[in-house]
Amino acid sequence: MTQTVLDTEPDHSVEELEDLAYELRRLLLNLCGTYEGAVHIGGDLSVADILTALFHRGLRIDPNDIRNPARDRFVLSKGHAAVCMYIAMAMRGFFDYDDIVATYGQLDSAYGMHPCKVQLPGVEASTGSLGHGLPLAVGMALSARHRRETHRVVTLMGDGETGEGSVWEAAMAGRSQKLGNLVAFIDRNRQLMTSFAEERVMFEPYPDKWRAFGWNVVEVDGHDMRQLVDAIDALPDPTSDVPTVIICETVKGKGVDFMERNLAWHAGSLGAQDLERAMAALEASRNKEAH
Ligand SMILES: Cc1ncc(C[n+]2csc(CCOP(=O)(O)OP(=O)(O)O)c2C)c(N)n1
Repeated sequence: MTQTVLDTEPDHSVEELEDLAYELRRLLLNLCGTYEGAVHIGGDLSVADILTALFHRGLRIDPNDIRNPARDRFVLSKGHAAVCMYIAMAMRGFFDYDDIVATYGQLDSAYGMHPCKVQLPGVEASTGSLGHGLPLAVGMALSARHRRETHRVVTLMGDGETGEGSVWEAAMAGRSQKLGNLVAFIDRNRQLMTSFAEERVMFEPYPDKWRAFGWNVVEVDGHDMRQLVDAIDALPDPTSDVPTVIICETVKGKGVDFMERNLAWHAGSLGAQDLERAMAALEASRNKEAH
């Protein structure tokens, strides 16, 4: 099948991507400081680098041609991190950040707490009920195979989410169907909603579990842009036979010291004063990492 050429962005350098991830965190905090309800800020901050690497480099997408059949498909399986995806997509040219801030979470807004592909064209799947993104992605990747299309289907799951049985059924199906066009990122922040992961479920030896299901397993620091870019650049060709999982070691609340690894910040809101404190913490963390 002939596929339409996508007008994708030129590849950003690692340094440019780091700057974009910092900006994404700033915009997230700003929204969290202005929205009156709770934002899933902990799990948003833990995926900010991954989503930046994907939307500005890894995914072959074009905000001006959102139905191009050759585009890569992205499924945010941990749908509660929707606002981080909306802002990453706004920064890539899909949406307007001011619209997100003005309407986020309101009854008739397209920017809901969980993403809805019907209300928000450009979003590929409606998610929020955990454990469904990988099964959906398997179906989408299988469909691409049947149509002889060569794009990738990429999903992002939370580690707690992978306690759902549907994830492992899908993992088995993805390997059985030889879906080398399927890529799963896992946000391994080792926290769930109200507890630390290993207190509830024995995830370890986690990478070995994926290996046992026959997947190509890559382990990275999910806040190290160089490692994320290298893992993306080294992905096997979509026409190959083995799906890939990229296990990203992350920190929930990354970048804001009082939120990091803090169970109280799975979801919350920042008033004006806490917003100032959070922005200062983010800047301090960046300066620390620069030295
Ligand atoms: C099927 C289902 N059960 C429960 C929830 C409520 N819930 C929302 S976020 C969350 C924690 C999930 O943990 P993890 O996947 O590790 O996400 P993260 O810690 O990165 O936010 C839960 C239980 C849900 N959205 N879907």
